[in-house]
Amino acid sequence: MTTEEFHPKHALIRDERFPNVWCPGCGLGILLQSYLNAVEKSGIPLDQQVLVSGIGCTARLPGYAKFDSYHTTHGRAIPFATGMKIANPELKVTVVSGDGDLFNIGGNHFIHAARRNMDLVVICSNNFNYGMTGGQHGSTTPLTSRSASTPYGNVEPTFNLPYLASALGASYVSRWTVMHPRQLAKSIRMAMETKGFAFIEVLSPCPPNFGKFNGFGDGFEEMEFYRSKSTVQNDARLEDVSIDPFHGKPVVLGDFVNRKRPSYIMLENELVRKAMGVKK
Ligand SMILES: Cc1ncc(C[n+]2csc(CCOP(=O)(O)OP(=O)(O)O)c2C)c(N)n1
Ligand SMILES: [Mg+2]
Repeated sequence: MTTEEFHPKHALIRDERFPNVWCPGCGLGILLQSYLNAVEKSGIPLDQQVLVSGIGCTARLPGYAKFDSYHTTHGRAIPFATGMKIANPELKVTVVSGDGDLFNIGGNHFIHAARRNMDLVVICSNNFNYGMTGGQHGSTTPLTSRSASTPYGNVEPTFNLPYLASALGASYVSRWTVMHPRQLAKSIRMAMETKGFAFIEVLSPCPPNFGKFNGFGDGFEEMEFYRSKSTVQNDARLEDVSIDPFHGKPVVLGDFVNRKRPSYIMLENELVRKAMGVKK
């Protein structure tokens, strides 16, 4: 099969991996295309681009990118990516993984990479559940929403991911939905230009699990629900942007944080230069 006939980004796609594994109405195809748009526009040579994931439906995304990509173990994409970046700082290392992978099993790694301001782009596709394993709830599942493991509704408070990333000192933080593909591609490009830790949360539907459990007929209806609730507010107070769409709260999107803070690689380079007596 060749993707040339139907995929605008076919030059950056591994034909032999198509058709993809995602369900009809899943948002991950849109995320893949937005990411590839950003790769193309970034001007960064393809042999410097690296894409890393953990495990899950989202984590299958690097398998479609026609450059160096790594499907690692559950929750461990960030430490794997950190090692690559330290070993070869010339690389533009991007992590793309699910909310469960990055914030449940892998939450500890996220915290420390953001604290260190490690030079990585981290994209989280948040479908509010463990999609691949049948729709169990996790730390991103909205209050009162239903899942395979919360049939009467979720009672746990929900992680506010942009607030968390910002509080830890990330250089760049944004949130978009897959119904905002242009803003998303631009945001990924900005993240690629960032020195330090760049985090993007992408809201995405999961039709056979989160969607089905919460009364959405199909993926499009779920996407439309997030879009209809969304408001763009770049200067939002991040403590107020938790996701609670089932109680009338708007879904706040935007490029929230873009700050200059010394990154891990910058500080490490400086120290090594000093220690070796190399003048700038
Ligand atoms: C160590 C380990 N524990 C559990 C699993 C089972 N498992 C596979 S994917 C997954 C959850 C993925 O959820 P998320 O990261 O949100 O990705 P999605 O499928 O929703 O995109 C789990 C628990 C595993 N593969 N390895
Ligand atoms: Mg998920």
